[in-house]
Amino acid sequence: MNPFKAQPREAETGRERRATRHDWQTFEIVDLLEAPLFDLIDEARAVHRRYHADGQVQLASLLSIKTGACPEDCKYCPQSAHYAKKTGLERESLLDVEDVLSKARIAKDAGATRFCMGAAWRQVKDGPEFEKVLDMVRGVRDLEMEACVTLGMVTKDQAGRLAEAGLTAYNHNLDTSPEFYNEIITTRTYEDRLETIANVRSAGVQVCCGGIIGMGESIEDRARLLQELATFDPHPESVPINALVPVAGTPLESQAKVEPLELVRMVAAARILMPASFVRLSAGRSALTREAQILCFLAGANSIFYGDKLLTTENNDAADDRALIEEAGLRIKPACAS
Ligand code: SAM
Ligand code: DTB
Ligand code: SF4
Repeated sequence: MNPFKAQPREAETGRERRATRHDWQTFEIVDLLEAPLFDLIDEARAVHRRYHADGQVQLASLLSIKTGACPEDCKYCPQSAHYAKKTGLERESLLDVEDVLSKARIAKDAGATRFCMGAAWRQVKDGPEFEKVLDMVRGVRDLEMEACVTLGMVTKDQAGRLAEAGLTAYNHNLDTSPEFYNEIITTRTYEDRLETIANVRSAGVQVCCGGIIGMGESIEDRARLLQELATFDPHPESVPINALVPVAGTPLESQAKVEPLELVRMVAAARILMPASFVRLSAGRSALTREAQILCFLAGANSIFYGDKLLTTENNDAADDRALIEEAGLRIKPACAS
């Protein structure tokens, strides 16, 4: 067998599905995160080639459809109302459906296949704003793009309505370990998050769930985050790995910059634990050199946020990203036939 030739994704066969583990122990993951770097990368690379031999990178564009004034107190987040006086972030009400769809069209023309829409809400409220979001989802799907939203907590019923509108995936992160979580967020619990994720899953919508490094957590906390993610059965279809963007005015503004190789390690461990998932190199990418990004791809990242802006902070230049993917010998994931 030629290992360089694309093989069918083993994850799609029943046999391999059973072999995917959901019972990783914390010490095993700590061992991975602390392994000699090249051993870790070798292992992640072997998994990656087995499951993603096509060398494709998914381009997901992101738009903040409702910015700021969020009642939650997530210490990393510039959109929390708790820090608004210090961050000076201007709040915006929910964008119009047509505005959002014109941004989605631009993203599609630039090569993105997924369009992700984020709202700074604690939770979804039934009513005209939710109806507008459902129209946005339908509109993005009509453009033949994947649609993802992140709207805070959702009920089963709301997740069902999103599914009916054609939503591809719902993003709701665990952010960190259950043990470190209360240091970062006090206004909603880890259990609340798990419940939302379960509601999304039960509606038949794909789960996009990951976390952040660089908030002062220990290696053990990182391992516990990954362990929680890998315990989901099935694994989240996409796993965003964010490096903290320390925004001035937030309580985490003075956190030390994430060491790029720490991000490489986190990506590699996520790849080993969740072989079939998209591992998305997410916030914090603009602080990486081209070489550090390539190391992340080598370690198993196969998705990025694409477009000059994340939600409120800057992202990498789109043309630079396309050039980087080409130089690394990778390929942009084309739109799905469906
Ligand atoms: N309000 C919704 C929620 O919390 O689920 C959706 C938007 S929220 C901004 C989505 C995710 O972005 C957070 O869970 C967090 O992981 C990530 N994020 C937010 N601010 C960040 C920052 N400054 N650096 C890195 N990641 C960040
Ligand atoms: C995720 O894990 N990262 C994205 C997306 N999901 C919604 C958000 C990153 C936000 C970074 C800070 C900002 O731009 O406001
Ligand atoms: Fe609100 Fe989401 Fe930011 Fe937390 S991460 S403050 S819930 S927008």
